[in-house]
Amino acid sequence: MPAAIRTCPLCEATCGLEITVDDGSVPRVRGDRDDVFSHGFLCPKGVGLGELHTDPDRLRTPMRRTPDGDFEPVSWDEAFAEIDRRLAPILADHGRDAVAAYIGNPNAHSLSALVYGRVLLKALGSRNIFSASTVDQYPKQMASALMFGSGASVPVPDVDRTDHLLILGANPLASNGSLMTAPDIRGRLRAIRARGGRVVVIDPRRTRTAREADEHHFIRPGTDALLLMAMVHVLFAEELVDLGHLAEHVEGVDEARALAADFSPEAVEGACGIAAGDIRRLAIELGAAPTAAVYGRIGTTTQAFGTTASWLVDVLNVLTGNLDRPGGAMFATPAAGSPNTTGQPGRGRGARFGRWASRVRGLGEVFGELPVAVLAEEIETPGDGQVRALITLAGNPVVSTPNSGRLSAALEQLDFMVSVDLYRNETTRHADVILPAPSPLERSHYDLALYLFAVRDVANYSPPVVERAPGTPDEWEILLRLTGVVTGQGPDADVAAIDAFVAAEAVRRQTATPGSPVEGRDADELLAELAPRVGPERILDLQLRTGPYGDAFGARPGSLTLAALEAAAHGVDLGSLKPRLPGALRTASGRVELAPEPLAADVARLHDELARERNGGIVLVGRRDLRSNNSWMHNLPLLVSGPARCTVHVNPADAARLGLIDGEPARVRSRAGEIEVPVEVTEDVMPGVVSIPHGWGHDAPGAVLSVAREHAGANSNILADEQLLEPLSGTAVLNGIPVELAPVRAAEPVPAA
Ligand SMILES: Nc1nc2c(c(=O)[nH]1)N[C@H]1C(S)=C(S)[C@@H](COP(=O)(O)OP(=O)(O)OC[C@H]3O[C@@H](n4cnc5c(=O)[nH]c(N)nc54)[C@H](O)[C@@H]3O)O[C@H]1N2
Ligand SMILES: Nc1nc2c(c(=O)[nH]1)N[C@H]1C(S)=C(S)[C@@H](COP(=O)(O)OP(=O)(O)OC[C@H]3O[C@@H](n4cnc5c(=O)[nH]c(N)nc54)[C@H](O)[C@@H]3O)O[C@H]1N2
Ligand code: SF4
Ligand SMILES: [Mo]
Repeated sequence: MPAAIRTCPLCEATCGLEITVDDGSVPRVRGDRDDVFSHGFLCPKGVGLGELHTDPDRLRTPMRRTPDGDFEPVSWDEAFAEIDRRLAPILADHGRDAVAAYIGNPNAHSLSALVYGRVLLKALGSRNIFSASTVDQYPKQMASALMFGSGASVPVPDVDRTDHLLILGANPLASNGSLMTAPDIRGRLRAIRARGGRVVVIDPRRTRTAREADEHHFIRPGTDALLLMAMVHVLFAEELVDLGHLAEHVEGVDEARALAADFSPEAVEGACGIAAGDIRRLAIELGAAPTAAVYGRIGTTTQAFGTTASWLVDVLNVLTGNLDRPGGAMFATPAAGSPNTTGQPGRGRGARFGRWASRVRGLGEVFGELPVAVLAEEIETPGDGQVRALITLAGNPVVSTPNSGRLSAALEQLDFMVSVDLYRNETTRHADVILPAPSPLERSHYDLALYLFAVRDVANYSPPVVERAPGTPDEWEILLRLTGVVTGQGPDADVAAIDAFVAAEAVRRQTATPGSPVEGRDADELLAELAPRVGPERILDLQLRTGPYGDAFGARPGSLTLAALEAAAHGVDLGSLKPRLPGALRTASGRVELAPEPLAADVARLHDELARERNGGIVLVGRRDLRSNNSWMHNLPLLVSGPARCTVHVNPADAARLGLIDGEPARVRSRAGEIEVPVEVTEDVMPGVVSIPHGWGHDAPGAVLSVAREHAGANSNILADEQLLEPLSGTAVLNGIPVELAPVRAAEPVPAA
């Protein structure tokens, strides 16, 4: 049986897979040993692509909700006719903002969605755009935009060359890395230690990653910014600040020193739960290492000081001279689609936030979106601009976003909802029409987003592994047909014509961009050279050819094109990360902003945090498991076999205090809601902290998830509080939620009257 070579689209590690397909079934998925980046590594989810492809619950036909709340299969034409009949009047009568959109995580792994999702959203023209980013990485991207001028400029740890890696709030051995595309991270961490380097982990849980490290410290959730501020304080106090090659590119060093003045290790140790001596040593070791990188992820972003902590991670990288040098924290040079490789290098317009605000709570826009924590209230609250319709694209906000109970109820109040998804699940069961996306194996793949954050520059394109059923559109065609509806072209818009228009615009923009390798060239000529490609491949070819390694349409012969990638099934290696300053900067000053005003201002809140009384209450954090992928892969038997994973981890001291027993259910309550989960008593979580994984709770009526239903678990986001947000980016606090726990006792016998 011939095997196809294909990049895995499921997480950020971008592993190369070798997939054997036999008459519709997928008997084998293995790691591609010849992949230029992953060298044969894969995880169980990659193997699960086979079960995903053949899953009988996966939707293959559009579904329409019937008046009795059930669903019936309909043709694609009927589905779009229904969407047009219902959506067009809402847009006409109530305006663009009446239709909201929610963009889920798998969009970041889909070439189709990255290119054409943007087209649909622009055409929709609504201010009510939401995504998984405000329950995820926006704090990091906001800090990056303020410091470096673009949210795409997130420094990634140069793990393959560093001597010292400090990891906060990330568990890449379970997550396989995030904002750090690095297949086989365990191998890469082991290599650091094998060459005499050091790995330090800061996490309220003793994770698999912590076990791989030289040193691990528990930290009180939400206090990373205090720890990092104290480390900044120590670097200045011990005269370890050495910007080295960065000196001429950095603004605000004195401000940073002043901001850290009050945050000595002794001042923060009580709040963080890390001894002052350890904090001082961690800072000195970081400053003294020949090369070092500080890296923070979900535990440092989806928390009360997400943007400030994310900023301080890179303040440490700058003050130790490690930003933008081999072995430090560096910017990738992706082959396609990065804002920091287009336009004039070294300077830009900088970042602007809060260009509009949410209607009900007045929360500011970030990167063109509103915080997803306001979605429910925007649907519930009557008045001008009320959200009456919702489009979800590859998202499951009912499980993934705070106060799931409230959001789930709110979705039932919508006049109309349409979802593009693989399943009828907790979210899409509320839709009036569900449009099935093709299976991942039925579409092509290129990691337009993730190579922005890769620890090595690579480029890998995969064609579809199997053909779609006749008459079934690709996801980009679905998105463009929706674009037709929202632009008033009706249900049967000419998708090819919209696509041609999109491509022509993209080419014209390139030829008009100062500094582009095709600046001033004839747009029609370039378009002709892209023929006969259409769809995402046409746009990708354009981006590759005008990118940093591109052939510039003949001006740099022999350089990168999509054709070159098609000829290289295992990918093209573009080398180690390269120093990019000042060229990568897009700040107005043309310098790295070490103390941008909004972040400097938030330090006042850190002062308050130091002064805050701690009441000894319990806080909830999350956790990830290797065999989960957020909320949506629990319908695959391979990934849910074995003991139940949706449990609450409780430290033995807390278990004893609260009367919780290992294996018995506990009731966990927050301001937002209440769930029951089995207790797992473990030393691996620090006292005062409990942990429940997100992405469970698959017992919703009307969802078609026959396997997941048998392993339902409980939805931890019933507990997450939609009122508890990080103020700068509006990102939800998913780590550090105050909760109360009690044992669930068997009902007391009722005495006879
Ligand atoms: N408490 C807590 N909550 C969290 C987190 C946490 O750590 N703790 N993490 C947050 C993070 S980081 C994220 S990214 C979000 C994720 O939030 P979401 O993106 O809303 O949720 P997912 O579970 O990723 O759901 C993805 C949806 O896309 C569908 N899908 C999968 N592949 C495709 C495809 O190719 N095309 C289409 N059209 N649909 C597809 C799936 O069926 C599923 O419905 O969750 C967040 N929620
Ligand atoms: N197997 C698997 N892989 C995934 C996913 C998945 O659901 N399952 N989801 C994917 C997605 S969308 C993302 S965004 C990435 C996320 O990638 P990671 O950020 O690596 O995700 P987690 O494994 O949740 O690690 C977060 C860690 O932060 C810790 N933590 C919680 N609160 C705090 C705090 O206040 N301070 C500190 N220092 N630590 C804290 C938690 O205990 C946890 O160990 O993973 C991706 N990969
Ligand atoms: S680590 Fe990520 S990219 Fe690699 S096989 Fe697993 S899910 Fe796929
Ligand atoms: Mo995420």
